[in-house]
Amino acid sequence: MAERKQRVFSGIQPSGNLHIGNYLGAIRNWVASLDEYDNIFCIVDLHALTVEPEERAAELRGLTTQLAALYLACGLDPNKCALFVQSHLHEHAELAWMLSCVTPTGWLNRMTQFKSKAGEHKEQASTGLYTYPVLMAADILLYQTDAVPVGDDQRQHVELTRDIAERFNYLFGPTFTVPQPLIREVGARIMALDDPTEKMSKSAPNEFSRVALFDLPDVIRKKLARATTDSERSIRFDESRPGVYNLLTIYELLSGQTRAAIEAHFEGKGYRELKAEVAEALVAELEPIQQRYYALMAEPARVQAILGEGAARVRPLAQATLRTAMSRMGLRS
Ligand code: AQP
Repeated sequence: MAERKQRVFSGIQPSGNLHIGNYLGAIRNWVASLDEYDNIFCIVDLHALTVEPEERAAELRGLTTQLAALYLACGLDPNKCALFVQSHLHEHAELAWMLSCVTPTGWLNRMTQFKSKAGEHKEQASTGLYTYPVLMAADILLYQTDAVPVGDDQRQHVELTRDIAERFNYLFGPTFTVPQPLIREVGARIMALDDPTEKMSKSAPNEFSRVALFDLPDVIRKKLARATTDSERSIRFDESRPGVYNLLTIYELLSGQTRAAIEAHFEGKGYRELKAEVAEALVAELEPIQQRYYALMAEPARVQAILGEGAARVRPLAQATLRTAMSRMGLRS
């Protein structure tokens, strides 16, 4: 008998400005392993409400469609995965509430992403930003997920999801599969171009810190040309030189070559050539994605239909898990 495939679940917020960190750290890996897993990918729009929801309200639905088109353009084949929008299934928010009641606040106080996103204004940050990891746990646990493919910045949240699942299972009896994080060794943390000690991020104010997935070729070339490096000369995979290391990592992921071959290729060359070659590799990767994206955006009804089918496919799973969790907590028989 064929073995059941492991189920993976992951998602991205429709908050605009998607960048090559989101692509190389997440989406591209999802596409590469479509045949290996039973795949569920979500557009986590409820998470996008955690910061300045009043600013986002007017554009949120448009950003959700854009992200769906981008998922498809990057190669997420709807025949091989379920693609859907989080808010289309009320089960996510309901389970999040139930899980929040078994999650000690001390666990949330340790979450570093809240500290960095809330910054100095913790008292002003929304409760949603604080409890975001519990909603993420609900997203994952609803589908009895085995593995969660994410970038390194989400590792702590997946560990928390495991803790919440184990605690719930201990308190109420076996209910949830305890998921594993699935974090690749290379590309799990693409760094900002202007400050390679910080991760590349959608919300950084400096546009030159990231290559956006919609950047035109000349913009990509300009951003790469300005990337921070160092005052040395050799082009080597040396983690103590984060700027060059980051550029080489991007090149490694896009070229598929070994580190030794890449170092040999750049032997005797300067940073200007390194930056130019990384830029061209990015242009070659992103141009076809952009073309497919614009073609899909011309057919929004098709994109909506795919999201509808995705929601219909995953709904029975979400309903079954929520029903069990409600019964375990005494909310229904
Ligand atoms: N720099 C990165 N390198 C590798 N992977 C990354 N991811 C994000 N940044 C990098 C991965 O992308 C997925 C989507 O993340 P998200 O939209 O849920 O938000 P995030 O993790 O908060 O990503 P951003 O883009 O950096 O947004 P802001 O600026 O809001 O913090 C996740 O799998 C993430 O690991």
